[in-house]
Amino acid sequence: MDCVFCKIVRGELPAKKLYESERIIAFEDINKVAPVHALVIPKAHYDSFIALPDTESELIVELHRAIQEVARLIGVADTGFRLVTNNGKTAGQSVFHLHFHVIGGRTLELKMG
Ligand code: DGP
Repeated sequence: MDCVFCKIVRGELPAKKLYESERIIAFEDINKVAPVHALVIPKAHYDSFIALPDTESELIVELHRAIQEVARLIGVADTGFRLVTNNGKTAGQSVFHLHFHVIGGRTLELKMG
């Protein structure tokens, strides 16, 4: 599939990997907006948050755990971080492979839109 994150999963594109399990990887965002900015993604391709059905409950729980683990690994679990997923064009989604931004390492402005 011609998807930039699928290429990272397959090792066809380089990325600074921060975490990996059987079904999930996390890597540094190429356009960091804060000192710490990780992307947590399922290896399987889902276009967006809305495309991941709740029948995939195991994967959803694994994603939850992976996000917590990544937050600990990159040192923001206790200090604070923002968890963001942009769903669809009007939300600014630019890569159509489900991903969660974990952003921190500085005081973040409160911006909800
Ligand atoms: P979004 O706008 O929510 O779809 O976020 C997509 C993010 O993906 C954006 O912050 C930049 C990042 N990104 C795009 N292409 C690459 C890439 O090839 N490598 C890495 N590490 N990040 C990428």
